[in-house]
Amino acid sequence: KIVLRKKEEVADAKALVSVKELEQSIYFKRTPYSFKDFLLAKDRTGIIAEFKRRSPSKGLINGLADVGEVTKAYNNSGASALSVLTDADFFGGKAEDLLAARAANNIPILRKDFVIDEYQILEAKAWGADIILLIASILTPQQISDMGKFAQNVGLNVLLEVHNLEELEKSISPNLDAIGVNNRNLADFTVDIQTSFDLVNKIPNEFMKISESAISNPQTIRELKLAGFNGFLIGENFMKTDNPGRAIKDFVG
Ligand code: IGP
Repeated sequence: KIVLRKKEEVADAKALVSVKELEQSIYFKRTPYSFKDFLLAKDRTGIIAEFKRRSPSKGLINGLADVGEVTKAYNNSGASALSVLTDADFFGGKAEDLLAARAANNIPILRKDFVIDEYQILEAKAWGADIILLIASILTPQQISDMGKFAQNVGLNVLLEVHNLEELEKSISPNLDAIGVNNRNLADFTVDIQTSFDLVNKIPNEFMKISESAISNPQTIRELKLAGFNGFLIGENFMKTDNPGRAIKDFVG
């Protein structure tokens, strides 16, 4: 049974299509790309490059960038995966952004959103995503385990996001593929890369290890790699420029 929020909890309830319609959409039957394979690929950088128009912490970051063009440039510069915001309220994202990124690229894509029910996991599949995000601070361990299993059962990869040891320890579950340490505290928006270094050795080695947010130079990536990270989620550093595709090219060198 699919868990669906009560209509009154969904801002745009009229826009919700039925599960049947999701299952019939063009991307639903495709086999998702393996996040792990692309993170570990020798010809890829481990960077998960994000398309983000605005954020609650920074306001407008880039209102003009074209999602197809930018994600293609990310891909051509060796990104291991793409991250596309679909949250409208806080990040100005939309389903069409994910659909456009999917149409333009053949590497894994993370649906970046606040996933709180299984319906959103089916949406992610229908829109062409390969990876979903589960955020430990807004979900119970039971929800993480159940939704992780649900996502893996439809072939999607699961990234769990944590910000501290307590969240990590209580949320760990076999139904996950990767664990991301968010260097940004979602409660007050402060950032500290040290969060990643403090937690990396607490993440069991069976999971891909991702460092998320506030990464702004290649030296930091080298250090995170040495510490044991496999992936590096970068948004603002590229998106804040007037040419994000050029920015990742310069960054990768
Ligand atoms: C990217 P940055 O600092 O490079 O733009 O961060 C990404 O980590 C950040 O957008 C993010 C996020 C989230 C956004 C991490 N976790 C959860 C929305 C929801």
